[in-house]
Amino acid sequence: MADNKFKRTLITTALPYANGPVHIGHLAGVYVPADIYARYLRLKGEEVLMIGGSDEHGVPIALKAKAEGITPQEVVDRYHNIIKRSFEEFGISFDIYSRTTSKIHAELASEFFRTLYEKGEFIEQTSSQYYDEEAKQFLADRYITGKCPHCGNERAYGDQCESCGTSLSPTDLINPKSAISGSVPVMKETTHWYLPLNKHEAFLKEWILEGHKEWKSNVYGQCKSWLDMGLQPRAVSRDLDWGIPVPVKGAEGKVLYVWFDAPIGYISNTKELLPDSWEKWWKQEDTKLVHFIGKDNIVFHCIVFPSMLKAEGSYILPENVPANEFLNLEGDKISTSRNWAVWLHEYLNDFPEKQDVLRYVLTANAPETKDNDFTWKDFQARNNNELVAILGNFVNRALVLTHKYFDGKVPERNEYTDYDHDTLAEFAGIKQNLEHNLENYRFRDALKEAMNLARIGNKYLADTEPWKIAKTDMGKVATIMNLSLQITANLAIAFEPFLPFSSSRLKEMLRIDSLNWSQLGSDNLLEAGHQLGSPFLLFEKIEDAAIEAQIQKLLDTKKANELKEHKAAPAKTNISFDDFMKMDIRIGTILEAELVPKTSKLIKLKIDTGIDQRTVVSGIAEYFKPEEIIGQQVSVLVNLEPRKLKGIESQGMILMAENADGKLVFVQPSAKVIPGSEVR
Ligand code: B3M
Ligand code: ZN
Repeated sequence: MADNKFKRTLITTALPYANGPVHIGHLAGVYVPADIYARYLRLKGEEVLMIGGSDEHGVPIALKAKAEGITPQEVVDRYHNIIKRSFEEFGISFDIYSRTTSKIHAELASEFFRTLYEKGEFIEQTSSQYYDEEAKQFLADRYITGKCPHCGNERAYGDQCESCGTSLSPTDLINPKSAISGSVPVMKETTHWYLPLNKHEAFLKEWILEGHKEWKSNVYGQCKSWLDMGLQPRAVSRDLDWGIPVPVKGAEGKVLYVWFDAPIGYISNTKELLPDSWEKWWKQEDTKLVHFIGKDNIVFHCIVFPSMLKAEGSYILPENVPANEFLNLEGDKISTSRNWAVWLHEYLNDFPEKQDVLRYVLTANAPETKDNDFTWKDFQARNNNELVAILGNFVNRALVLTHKYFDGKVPERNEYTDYDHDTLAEFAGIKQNLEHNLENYRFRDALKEAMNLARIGNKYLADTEPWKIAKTDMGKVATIMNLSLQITANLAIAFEPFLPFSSSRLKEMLRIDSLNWSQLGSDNLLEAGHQLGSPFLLFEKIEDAAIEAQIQKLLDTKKANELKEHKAAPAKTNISFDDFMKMDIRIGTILEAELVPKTSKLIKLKIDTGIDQRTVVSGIAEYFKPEEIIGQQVSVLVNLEPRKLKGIESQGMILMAENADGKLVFVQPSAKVIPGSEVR
C-alpha cells in the first residue's frame, strides 16, 4: 500500500435508493470505480472489504408506495432484488450487499442516535411546518405541491420545481396542496432533533482543508465552499411513517431522517457480514476508509457523516472520498422519472454477456473530473476499435499463431534480440503507471495504461512478423511467440480489475488459474511446454443495426416524454405574409381510399378539391381504415410539387395534427364547406 500507516482498506459504495432499478450512471459514477479499486487491492493480496446495500427509507419510497397503492416494504423488496441482481450480473464484487430495512441496521442506527442524544450532541428545535388535517400528518417537502413562484408550473414540489429546476421551500409555493389528501395544508408546530454542524466547523476545516488537500479537486472544492459559507444545524428526524423510529420518549410518529440512517448502513452491513470483527474495520486507525459516491452526495459524506462519526467518538473518519461527477446520456441528464437512462437489466437483454464492454466504455469515459456523455456511437467505436481491434486482436493472434506453429504449446525461447529487450522494458513500466493511477483513483488513465500493454503486444507482432520468418527461422518464431504469450498472460492480470469476465476467459484460454498483481511485468508467467487451450474471440464487433436500435429506443422515449408533458415543438422562424400566401390550401372531400399494396403506412386517396379530382398518397394507414374516411372533408395543400410515393404520383398533401397519444387526426372545417373553399 502507498503508505503503510494502513493495514486494510474498507471500501463503501453509495447505497442506491430502492425506488427504481440501476442504470449506467450508477455504474459509471460509483460501482465500477469502486469495484476496480477493490479488485486491484485483492489482487495485491491486501485485506479489503467492499460494502454495499440498498437505501430503503425516505420520502420518495413512501410516495411511490402511495402512488402504487402498495406498502413501502413492497416497493423496496421489489427494487432491492432487481438492483442486487444487476450488480451481481455486472461483476460488482461486494463482500456484502444488504439493506437498510434489516434488523441489524435498525438496531445500530437507533443505538447511534441514542449515543449522540445522551452525549448531548443534538439540539432540539420547534418550528412550524405544513400539516395535513385530513390525513392527520405533517407533510414532507415532497408531499406538498403547488404553483412555482418562478415559472408558474402548477405542479412544483415543496423542495423543487422540476420544470425550471429552482430549489424551493414549501412556503414558497403558491396555492400549496397536500399530495396525500389534496387538502390545503395548515401550519403547525413540530419538534425535531438537529445535529449542530456549526459546532464541528472548526474541526472540519482543519481536517479537510488542511489535512486532505490531496482529495480530488471537485470534492475539495465543494467542501471548501460549504465550509466557507458556514454550517447550520441540520434536522436528523422527520415526521413520517416510514423509517426507523426516533428512539426517544415523546417522539411518536417521528423517524430518523434518511440521510442520518443511510450512511450508518455502511457500518451495519459490515456488522452483518462480520458480527465478531466488524469493529476492527470501523474503529481502528489502521483501517483506510474510502467512500465511493456521486457528486450529489459529497456534503453528506464529507461533512455530515464525519460530524456524526466524530460526535459519536469511537469511529474512524474517511481517508478519501473520490466522488465522481455525472454521466449524461446522449446529451441529456439521466432521469429515472423521464426514463432517460440505459437500465442495466435492459442492457443485458440487448447485449447478453457484454458486461465487460459496458464496464470498459464507462471507465474509459468515466466522469472523473467533469460531467461526461455516454453515446451509443462512442460505445460502438470503443468496442470495435479498442476492445476488438486492439485487445481481442492481439490475444487472438498470439494464441492462433502458437497453435499453428507449436500445437498450442508455449515454445522454448532463445536469445532475446535488442528489439525484444526494448519491448520488455516498455511493458515493465506499465505496472508502475497502473499502480500510480489506481492508487490515486484515476481509473480512466489506469485503463489506458492497461490498453497500452495490448498495443505494445500488437506492435510487437506487427514489427516482428513471425508469419514471414516461419519458413526460415523457427527458433526466432519460438522466441517471438513465447514473449507474445507472456504479454498475453500479463494482460490477464492488468485487465482483471477492469474486465473481470474477459480476464477469466483469457485465463481459461491460457489454462492458468491464479495470477497476482506482483507478477505483472514478468516475462516468466508461462513455462515452455505449457499446453494452451483453444483460442476463441474475447470480443466481437457490434454492428450498426444494434446501435441504431438503441438510438431509436431513446428517440421513442423522447417522443413519449414530449407527449406526456404536452410540450409543443419550438416555434419556427418567422416568414413573410407573401410566403404564407404562396401556399394554396383547400378543403376537399375524400372520394375514394385504398391501401397502397405492400406498404403498412400509405393510403391512396382520390380527392375532390373543387378544382379537380386528384390523387394524394398519405401516410395515415396506421390511424385510419380506408373505408372509414370516405366522404370526410380534409385540408389539402394543393400546390405542393407532386412527388412519387411507391410509384404513385401524389398531387398534394393532406394536413394532419397529432393528438395526445401520438395519433394523427385530420385538420377539418368545423362546419361543412363547399369543396375548393380556400383556407386562409
Ligand atoms: N441513497 C442517494 C443516492 O442514491 C442516497 C445515497 C446514500 S449513501 C449513504 O444518490
Ligand atoms: Zn418553476
